Amino acid sequence: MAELEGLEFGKSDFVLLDEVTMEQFMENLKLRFEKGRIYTFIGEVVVSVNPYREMDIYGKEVVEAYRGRELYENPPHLFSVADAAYKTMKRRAKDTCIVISGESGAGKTEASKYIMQYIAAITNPSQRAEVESVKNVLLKSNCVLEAFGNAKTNRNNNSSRFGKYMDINFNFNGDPTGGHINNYLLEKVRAWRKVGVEHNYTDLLSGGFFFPQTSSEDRSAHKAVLTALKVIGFRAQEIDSIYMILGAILHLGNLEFATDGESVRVTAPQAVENIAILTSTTAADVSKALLFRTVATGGGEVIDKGHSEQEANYGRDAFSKALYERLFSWIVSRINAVIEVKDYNPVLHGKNTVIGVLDIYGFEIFDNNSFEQFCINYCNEKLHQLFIELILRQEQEEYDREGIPWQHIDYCNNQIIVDLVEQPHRGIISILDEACLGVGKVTDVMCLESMDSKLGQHPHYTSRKLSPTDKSLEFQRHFRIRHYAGDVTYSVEGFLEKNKDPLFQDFKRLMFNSTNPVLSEMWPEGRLDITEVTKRPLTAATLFKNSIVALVDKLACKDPYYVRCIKPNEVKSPMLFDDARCRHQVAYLGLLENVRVRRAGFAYRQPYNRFLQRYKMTCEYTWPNHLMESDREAVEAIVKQHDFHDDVEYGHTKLFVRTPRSLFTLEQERAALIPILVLFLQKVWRGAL
Ligand code: AD9
Ligand code: MG
Repeated sequence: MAELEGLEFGKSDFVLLDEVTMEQFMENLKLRFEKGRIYTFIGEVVVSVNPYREMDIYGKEVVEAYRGRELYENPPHLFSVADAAYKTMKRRAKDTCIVISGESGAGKTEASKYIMQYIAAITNPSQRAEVESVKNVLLKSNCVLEAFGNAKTNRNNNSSRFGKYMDINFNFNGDPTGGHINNYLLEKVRAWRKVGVEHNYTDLLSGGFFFPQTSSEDRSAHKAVLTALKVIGFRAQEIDSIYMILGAILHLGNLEFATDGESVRVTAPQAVENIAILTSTTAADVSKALLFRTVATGGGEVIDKGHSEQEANYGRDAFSKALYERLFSWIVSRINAVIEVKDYNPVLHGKNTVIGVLDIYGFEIFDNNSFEQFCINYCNEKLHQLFIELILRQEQEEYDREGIPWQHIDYCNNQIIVDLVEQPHRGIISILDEACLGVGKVTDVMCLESMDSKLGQHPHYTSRKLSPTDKSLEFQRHFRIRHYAGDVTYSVEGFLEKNKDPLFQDFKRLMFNSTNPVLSEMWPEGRLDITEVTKRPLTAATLFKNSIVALVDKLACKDPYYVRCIKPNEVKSPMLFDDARCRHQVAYLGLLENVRVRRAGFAYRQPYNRFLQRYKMTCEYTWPNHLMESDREAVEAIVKQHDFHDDVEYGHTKLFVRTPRSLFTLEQERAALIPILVLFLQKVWRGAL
């Protein structure tokens, strides 16, 4: 828990609220935001409110103030968490992770960058060149991933459209030796069209990367990305290939089809020529892949089947999205190849430890929720489950270490919702997959009917059958999940197509046969002939589920630290605290529950010597110094004198206090005594006493 700052800044730790109510929580959050205190603890968790203005709190002196200090010695800050994670990793040789969550625009990516900068600043004091170079590549990778994975949205001018988990590896000295990046669920739809009035990546690229000759700001952004690519080690041919693939995607966006009688044709053949040049293929091959599909007949014969105009449009869009996705994954894999820890010998170098940093989209509840929100919200259910589990585990471990009997903590277990989504055979993902495998034309509505009949009785699923009077559910093809964070209504429209996410084999083969080796390398499965493609690819939901399960496994074996980000308003204003919006986020981030879990056992804990330092003036037996055998006995004397013996447990090294009220009495007394003490000391110095 943090040193208690003056109360005019509110409480620096939510566990110190008089009562855990939404009203008190919001009052404190708002007061602190208005006073420029954007960070607040819940125990070891940092709650952050996006200030939407430059804050002078990340400089060198601040880094120095936090470096190597205990959590409660400084006001709450991202650096408190970064330092705690680093210390645990270094002192106890434990892998740690920092999970940053919150909604779009809440400040996750900025937080992850400050955390990485902090870690870079406190490591490698001897400035060894090889470590400096690793740090440089790790920091520069952000710039490249943002150029390709971010887009301007209504909610955030620089919104990450992918989830990112980055492991940073350390040697026994605690210096970075490398890392690894995992990316999750890139929002591909932006590669080829605008989402409502929002922008796509190519808009961003036309400003930042692709057309460098626009404004001077764009030119310098473009230069920064190019420099970053070179620092990371991308070769000239690779950088050229990136430009060419982006160009091909832009030309695909211009490509239209028309139907003449029976056959479909491209309306502007020049676009096909351009795509062929940019992808190092031939115009004839590009044209064929766009207009025909190779299919194997029952008799083993292979024929070219002409597309309908609708199929051609579908194929073009799928191709465009796939090109972008492959490019992004390839860039990530190239960065990984560079930052991968090489030549690490545990015998020579000691244990290699890791800090993982997760910057992932928070819960999303929009007016229209689709397949993407379904995946994102499922991911948040998994992370919430892990959060509760790990926080409880941490509490239990601390009680064990300190020799304190285990206290039962009540909490909301969301396993049932996780099961609703992921359970084999009966969960929503399974039902979706089954519908995607179905022969003949299975529609979204048919899939919804199947969900209704299988899940109609589930307490967290609302179907049309259960709510026959709910017109929105009946007519708009919706189903509703009661998530831990609240109810979300999903429109089933497009679920099957997004889940199947099919790309005709013809495009894969076209790319594999490109004479540009960089492009060919991105499409290894294009090697297969249509007759060899027998296995159905895994669906998007299953792939996502597998990656999230793997992520949770990765996080579960690490000591977790959390940053919970809140967006104060919808208009990017540094002044406005929109009460209703913030309340909503506090609810779905589960922050009240977090405070409750933290307080259910002991709201406050501190090593005996620190407790003594702070409160010794409030007890006649301990001021100015105690004559007892140990600090623990001195602390006992303070507790007895203030009559809250029943509210504490004595651990091996720490005092545990159940309710914050006891502490307030002490704090108040201390605050009242300080002016008297100051006066007394001044007199002593002046020799008046
Ligand atoms: V998204 O899910 O990727 O759409 P994020 O990552 O949560 O979202 P981001 O970190 O990009 O949000 O922050 C949005 C904007 O808020 C930034 O571009 C900054 O202008 C602003 N911001 C966020 N955090 C800070 C901060 N600590 N100091 C100053 C900030 N500005
Ligand atoms: Mg982001």
